[in-house]
Amino acid sequence: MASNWEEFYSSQPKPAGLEDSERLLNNFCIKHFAGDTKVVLVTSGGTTVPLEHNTVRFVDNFSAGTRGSVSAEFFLKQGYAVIFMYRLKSLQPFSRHFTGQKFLDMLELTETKDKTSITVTSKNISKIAEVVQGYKAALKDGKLLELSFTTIAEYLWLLRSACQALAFLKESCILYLAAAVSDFYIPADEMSVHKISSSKPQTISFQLVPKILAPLVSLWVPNAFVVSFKLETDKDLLIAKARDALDKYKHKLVIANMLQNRKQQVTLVTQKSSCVINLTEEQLESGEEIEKYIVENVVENHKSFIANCKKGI
Ligand code: 9Z3
Repeated sequence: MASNWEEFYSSQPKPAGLEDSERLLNNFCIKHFAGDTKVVLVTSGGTTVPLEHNTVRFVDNFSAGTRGSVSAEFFLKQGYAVIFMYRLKSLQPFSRHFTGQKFLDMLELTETKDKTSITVTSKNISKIAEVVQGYKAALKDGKLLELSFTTIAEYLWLLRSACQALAFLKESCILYLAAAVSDFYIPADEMSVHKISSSKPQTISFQLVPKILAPLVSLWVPNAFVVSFKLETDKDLLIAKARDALDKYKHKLVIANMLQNRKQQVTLVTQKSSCVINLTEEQLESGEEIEKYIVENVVENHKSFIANCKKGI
């Protein structure tokens, strides 16, 4: 009998353009394997659950893609090549620094009788220069591949393709699964084709999305360093749920965070230990980002993992 994840893939149509993404993924992995560069797949942002095939309405979640996009920049700084798999229109590495009003506030407008000029305010120049340098370096070295998804089905198809491309890198790759993935969906054959009528109240029924970490860890990338995130809103459940996930899926590390203070505190849970990273109010006010410390920790854990694999432990 087919497992529930196999049923999911056989019932949800393959997204358009998946072959192009697979070509890009394969070329990226081959190139960085040849250059002896470690590769990380970062997933980021939320997923939508369409209510109609011709989608007018969908269910979504809160994720802005901050965790993923900030972490991607820190992985690049640590020398990794990054596959950034993100929800379309969520934050992306580098460009995230220039979104919305933040960008306008960095500019200064000078108008004289015959000339208008726009410059970057002096206090922002060094910050912008650092971001632009990081971006240009990633482009020049071909170290950043960005692929987008929107729906839960697109996410799951792309994730499987990415795993297939990464598998041969074995222990030298990290999967850093920061996207906030929906737990519920409407199967394609149960979904309304056209906009649901508003002439009467509706009851919509959702199916459970298969737990994809199971085949991912045991079948798709069995040798990789897999890191997942666990999100809760009730602090009394958080660590127990993170431990459950670790025991159930046998991956290497779960990063547990609460919706309410996710930018200030996370707990890194491994089979042997747990470690809290907490930013002080002063660190937050000075613009420090918790992802710097998360990525440093993940990279250290990855190094030990590679060393143990080499020793056959
Ligand atoms: C996370 O827990 C991420 O840290 C956040 C980041 C989504 C909270 P933002 O994008 O937020 O910076 O606004 N991601 C994983 C959430 C998730 O769906 N985890 C699954 C679960 O908790 C397990 S894979 O069941």
